[in-house]
Amino acid sequence: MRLGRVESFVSTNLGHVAGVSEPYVTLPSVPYLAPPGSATAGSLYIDGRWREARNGRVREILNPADGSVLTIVSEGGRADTEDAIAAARRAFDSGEWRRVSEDERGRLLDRIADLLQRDREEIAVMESLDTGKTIEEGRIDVDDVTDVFRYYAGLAGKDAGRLVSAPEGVHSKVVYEPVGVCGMITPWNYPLLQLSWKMAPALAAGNTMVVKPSEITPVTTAKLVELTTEAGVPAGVVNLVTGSGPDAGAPLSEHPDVDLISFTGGLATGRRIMAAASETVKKIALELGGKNPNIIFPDVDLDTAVDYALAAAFFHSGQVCSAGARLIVHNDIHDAFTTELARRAEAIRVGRGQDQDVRCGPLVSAEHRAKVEAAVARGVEEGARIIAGGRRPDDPDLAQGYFYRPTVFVDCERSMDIVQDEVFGPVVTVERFETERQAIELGNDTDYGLSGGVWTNDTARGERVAAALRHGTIWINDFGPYFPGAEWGGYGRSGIGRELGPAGLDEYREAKHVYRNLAPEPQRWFG
Ligand code: TXE
Repeated sequence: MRLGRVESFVSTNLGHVAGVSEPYVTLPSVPYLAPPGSATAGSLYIDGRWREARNGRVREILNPADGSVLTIVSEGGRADTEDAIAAARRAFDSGEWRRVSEDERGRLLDRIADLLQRDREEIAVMESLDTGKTIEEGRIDVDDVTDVFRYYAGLAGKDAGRLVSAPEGVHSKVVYEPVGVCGMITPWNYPLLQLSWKMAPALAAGNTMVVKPSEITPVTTAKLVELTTEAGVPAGVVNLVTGSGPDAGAPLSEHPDVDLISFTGGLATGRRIMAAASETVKKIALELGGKNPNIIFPDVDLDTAVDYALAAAFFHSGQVCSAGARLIVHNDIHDAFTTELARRAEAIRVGRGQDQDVRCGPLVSAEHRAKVEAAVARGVEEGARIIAGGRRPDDPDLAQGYFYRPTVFVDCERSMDIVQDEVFGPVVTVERFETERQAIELGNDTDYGLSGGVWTNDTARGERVAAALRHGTIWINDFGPYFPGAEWGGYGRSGIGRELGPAGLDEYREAKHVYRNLAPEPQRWFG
């Protein structure tokens, strides 16, 4: 996700970050992140204790900017996840955490928000080194995550249930209870942010949880787990297993003691998780990405629309589920728009996320860049034409990293894979339209339905198109911002359920109807 709020990149001097000896080159020294070369690591957090994986295995976490080893973490497996589930189950079933008042849980969330801000710079650097994003984007993430914790701190205890209209002699109320043990499986593009959307409402509602971050970007997840402990969340409530999807993640969707799975990631994995979770009929929330249309009518200011289109497509190198990856541009402005788009795309500075003025960092892994390159090759094969990018950067300093230049495709047709499939990289396609109806048809011609944008100075048209688009979030004359108080989620194959907003809390609550007969008398039901 991204927020439109962008602070200026003030300084590259991070000498004050605790534990960072050289600006940007190493992670802070913390017990759960072992230095490169270590044979052991203790990044599992189970029942209030950091520990190694049972089988002692470890994994190297790479810096995507140069392929060097950033840190070593534990490679948890099925047995570790089962330990974590057992700890979360005990913490839930003991009832202690549930008995903590909602107001107190709200105060804990506020404390976590304070700690996030205390360590803001350190966390921003960690996220930048681990995912490749710029440090400025890392700061934005920490601020957004802080806002999410504060938002759910504010909701905790504000809705104790409701009285229901009932006949005389009957008292009827609906109360909310936590769902139980929640499995949270998160992706690599926004490790901290995606977790906060799950963890904050889950804690507010009184659940316990097992967190399984992406195996390639676990760093800030471990940090956040540490902060929950420092804030006073009791042992067993938050548990962490680092490790691969099939080994450490899959047991969460299969295990009978897990009541709910919340997953953000790709469509294929989402399907597998949904199928596995159906065996034990778990509650399930899925956010599976999107292929998001950005529709440009000819009455807009071209300079502004091109500017936003670039950010929508290339922020975090396009590794954003709500990226504006599918431009739909009116015939009258198509040529002027795409010429300017290509010119500016070629001018984007690609480099290490820790360097000043860089806009696009590396892609998250060599494997992911290979997928993006294959998608681009397929686009060319299908007949789409590249007018910017379509290659790795020439800079020899970047040769060891997983960089790819912002890429613009024109001559695109709705039937092409490059238009329909989520590329999840710095690649934008441009289609043309003539009428409002065509624009809407194209905008809805996707199996996904996460977000979309419409640019026009005609207010009525903006509202009409927004109403007609079948996506979970629509921006009119903007692209990207969201608020903790506004629900986020997808139509169609973009997923199931909503995060953020009041509905994001409801995902983690059971509604229970309590009916009390005030004066029971024999009914002589049996005659
Ligand atoms: O994600 P996966 P991948 C999209 C994007 C990308 C594609 C694949 O298009 O190219 O997904 O990315 C865990 N049981 N998005 O393969 O596999 C895994 O360990 C349980 C969109 O990297 O979906 C990680 O923690 N868990 C997206 C998490 O699932 C399993 C963000 C996500 O990984 C598992 C990222 C299993 N069987 C990619 N297999 C978005 N919606 O924002 C894997 N995992």
